[in-house]
Amino acid sequence: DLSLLRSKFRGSMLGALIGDCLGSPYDNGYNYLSNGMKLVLQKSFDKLEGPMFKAPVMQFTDDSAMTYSLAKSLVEQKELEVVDVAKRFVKSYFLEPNRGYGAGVVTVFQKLRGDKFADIVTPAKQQFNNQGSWGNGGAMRVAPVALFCYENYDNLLDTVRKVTQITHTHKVGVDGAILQAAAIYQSLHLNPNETLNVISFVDDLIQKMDQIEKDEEGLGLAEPQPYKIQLGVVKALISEDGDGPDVKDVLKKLGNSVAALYSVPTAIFCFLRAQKPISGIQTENPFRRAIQYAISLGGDTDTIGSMTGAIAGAYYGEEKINSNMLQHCESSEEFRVLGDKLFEIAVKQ
Ligand code: F2R
Ligand code: MG
Ligand code: MG
Repeated sequence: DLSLLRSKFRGSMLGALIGDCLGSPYDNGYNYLSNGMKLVLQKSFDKLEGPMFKAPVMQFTDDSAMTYSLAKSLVEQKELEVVDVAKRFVKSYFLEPNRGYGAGVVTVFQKLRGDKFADIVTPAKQQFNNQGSWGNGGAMRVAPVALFCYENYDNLLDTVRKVTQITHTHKVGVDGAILQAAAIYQSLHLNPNETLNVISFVDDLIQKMDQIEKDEEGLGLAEPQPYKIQLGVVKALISEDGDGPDVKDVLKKLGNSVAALYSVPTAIFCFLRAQKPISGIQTENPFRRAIQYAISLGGDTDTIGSMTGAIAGAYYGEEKINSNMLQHCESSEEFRVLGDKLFEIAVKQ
């Protein structure tokens, strides 16, 4: 069904944007939201979904700025041109440097611009004493690549690696982007009108990451398969009966930080957990539930909200995204159009 698939492409781009716009006001360091703040979040979502009211549009941050640049490059070049992507990241940063970029990544942009993009490999490698960044900046912007490679999973891995390494070369930063892309890829290929088998969704990711992390072994990491292990934790948490795991337990085991390892598995968990009702979140809409739950975990709320939204939007499609809420998010029409253009390039019709 091509119209459903088009809607899923839009849904992923819009989901990434909504999670970022709605999550950024709650970016609070490392604490999950108090009961009072959770109520504020509930009421604010209710209001945004309700009849249109005059309110300032919610601004996006670095997550969406970089997602936008990447999507635009793929759409205009119709293939991955890494130098073009790097130029767009840098241009967009220097036009609007106050979008809340990571503390380290700015150095990469300065070096790239400084030598006029002659060498786009070294600046990222030099980050953090030549370790490279393990931040979630690669994962937070990866949705367009998952859409672009809809019909070619092997191409997906290679494309994610190349595009992530513009800024993030640490294996954990790169593999976090691969995991996020793989989750979006799986969501795109599933039918939202059938019940989602949450266990097999995680098992499929475990299988993918097992292969990837095995192939990359020997890099001297303390833990050679960190994502496979964290996905095992996601599976255990999602299998808990009754009301599901306590927030404190989720945060202790999965995390909510700017580290890719402690945010990408969390976003996947939020999407899966929201298949069922969650206490304290009043909505019938599982797309909203996923994002609202992600934000309620606190910490890096814009990014975990955005990554959760990209996965959930790819699964449910635009139909589950409240149009009033969308109108309160900056540039939502541009993100919808980019979803359409990626669909037209990526899907043979
Ligand atoms: N920057 C933020 N949030 C901070 C507060 C924002 C505030 N609301 C505001 O507006 O000012 N958010 C954005 O950053 C995250 C993505 O970061 P990215 O692109 O991965 O950047 P970076 O600098 O490469 O990594 C982030 C931090 O992680 C630590 N780190 C990474 N690798 C490390 C290593 N090898 N050794 C030690 N530390 C490492 C550093 O503290 C980095 O600065 C998203 O949340 C986005 O929304
Ligand atoms: Mg941000
Ligand atoms: Mg963030």
